[in-house]
Amino acid sequence: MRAERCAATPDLFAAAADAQDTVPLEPGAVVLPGLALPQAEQLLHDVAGVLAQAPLRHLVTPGGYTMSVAMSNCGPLGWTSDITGYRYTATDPLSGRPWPALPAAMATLARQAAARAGFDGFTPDACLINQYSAGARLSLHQDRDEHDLRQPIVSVSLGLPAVFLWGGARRSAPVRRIPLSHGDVVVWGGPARLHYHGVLALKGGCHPLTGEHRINLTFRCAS
Ligand code: MD3
Ligand code: FE
Repeated sequence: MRAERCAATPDLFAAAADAQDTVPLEPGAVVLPGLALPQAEQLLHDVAGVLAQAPLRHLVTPGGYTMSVAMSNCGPLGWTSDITGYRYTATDPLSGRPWPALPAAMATLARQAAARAGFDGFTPDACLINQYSAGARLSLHQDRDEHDLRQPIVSVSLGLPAVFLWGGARRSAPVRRIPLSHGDVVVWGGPARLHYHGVLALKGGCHPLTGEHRINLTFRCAS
């Protein structure tokens, strides 16, 4: 991402915590507040390099809905969707070329975060890059396109804050609202791995490193 200048805006969630903390959400789900802060600029630099090769795009769901979140991928596999369904592919359908390589700083952070949550040896083969602009949202869903659901998913939030929706094993379960800020990392494994989740519509704002956007990285073992 290009570093963008903007007037400082109050960060609703600035009170967070320091990078040492691990906050259990429930069995299998651990928040690591600010863990990615020291590497944030490096990560965004790496993301910009990926997006230069595999640009962000608004995917269409099998239901015919165009997603408000813009997406791309890096790593051996990438998550994609079109009218025929969701799947992981080895090549970018836009270019026909392999997805860009997973940058080392991203792979290292994902591995360290997973280890802190008790998942040693996490070796993701897919990283989905989600970019939210004001109003973009992700409705409640499960992530179940990955082959081995015993492997966790590691998520990294960068840029503007968002409200994450954390539900249960059924779509109808009550939903908690969890603020996620720049630098926060969450590991989702064990019983939490198949829980419904989503993201509320992003509020407008301006972040010194990402401008008017929120970037979320999710590291997955897809194969
Ligand atoms: C809990 N992304 O890409 S990250 C997704 O902020 C996705 O862009 C959101 O949901 C985002 O699929 C949320 C947190 C997250 C990601 C995957 C999960 C939580 C999860 C998979 C299982 C359980
Ligand atoms: Fe998800």
